[in-house]
Amino acid sequence: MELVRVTEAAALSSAAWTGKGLKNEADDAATEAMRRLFDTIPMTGTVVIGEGEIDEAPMLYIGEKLGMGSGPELDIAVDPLEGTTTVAEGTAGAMTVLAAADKGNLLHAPDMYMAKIAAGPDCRGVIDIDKSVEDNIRAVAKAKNKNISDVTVTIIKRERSSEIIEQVRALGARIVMFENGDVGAAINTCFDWTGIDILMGIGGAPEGVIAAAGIKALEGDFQGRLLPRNDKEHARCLEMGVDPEKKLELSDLVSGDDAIFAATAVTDGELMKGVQYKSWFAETSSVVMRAKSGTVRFINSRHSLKKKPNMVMDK
Ligand code: VTB
Ligand code: MG
Ligand code: MG
Repeated sequence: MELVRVTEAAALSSAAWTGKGLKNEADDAATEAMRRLFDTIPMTGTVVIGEGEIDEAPMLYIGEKLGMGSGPELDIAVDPLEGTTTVAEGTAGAMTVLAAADKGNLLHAPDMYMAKIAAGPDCRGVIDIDKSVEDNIRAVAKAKNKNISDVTVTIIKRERSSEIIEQVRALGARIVMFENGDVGAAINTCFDWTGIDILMGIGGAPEGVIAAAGIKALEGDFQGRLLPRNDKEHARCLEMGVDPEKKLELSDLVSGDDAIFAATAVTDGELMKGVQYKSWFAETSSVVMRAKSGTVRFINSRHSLKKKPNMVMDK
């Protein structure tokens, strides 16, 4: 529950940059707020997925210690602002997001591409990243007892997605493309009312691990495979102790039976309303979920800007 205060603060700060065309500023605002709030939590956290290495990121770098230094030892994965361009443009789907798990339970994914497939609880054990697009869609249709023409696949709108798009179209299934934000897109597969059945495509590996933590709590399924593009990225995988060829099952991405996922919408999304500023307060909507208990909480909060003027640091 404490962790949602972290994503809320980050969302409040970064939302102040909505539509201003300044993606780095929006990202910095989220990162700074997250950093600040983490240190109010009684935990001994270590960033395992963050903003970069110590020499390239001033805050939330890999290896950085977070928290008050007492309490549980946790590994933390953050994407302070998932959708920096989204906030800069003021389009839909940006969120601040983090995942936490007991020390050693989050895959130390290097910052590179990952092929991903995700689906909701009905499709657990049914999807397989090694199988064809067609096989996966057929399996999901069967598991959900619907026609193939009614299966909706969400795919990131990139040139690299063209093969998947062709195959989905050839099969007659539906497609919902998105510009950015495959953490949210993956999570959407676990909520029936989004209308999304499967996520397929290539996005960031850090986002893959974070999404997997959420999907674990939601009892859906997620698989990934790292896609190193050159020798340097290949070496980076080995350095971080990750096999670049391995099919990464949900339990490889997030091991153990517990993980926490927290996210707050910055701009409007499928699951949550973006930050709203009123005269003296601001409202946020968040989701926080825990794999161990399976509890999923949607939290709408009102933040008094009179009592906590610093909540929006950069406004
Ligand atoms: C995706 C998307 C993210 O980065 O992971 C993407 O979900 C990586 O692909 O929201 P590109 O290099 O093609 O952008 C984001 O867009 C931003 O982190
Ligand atoms: Mg980011
Ligand atoms: Mg991101």
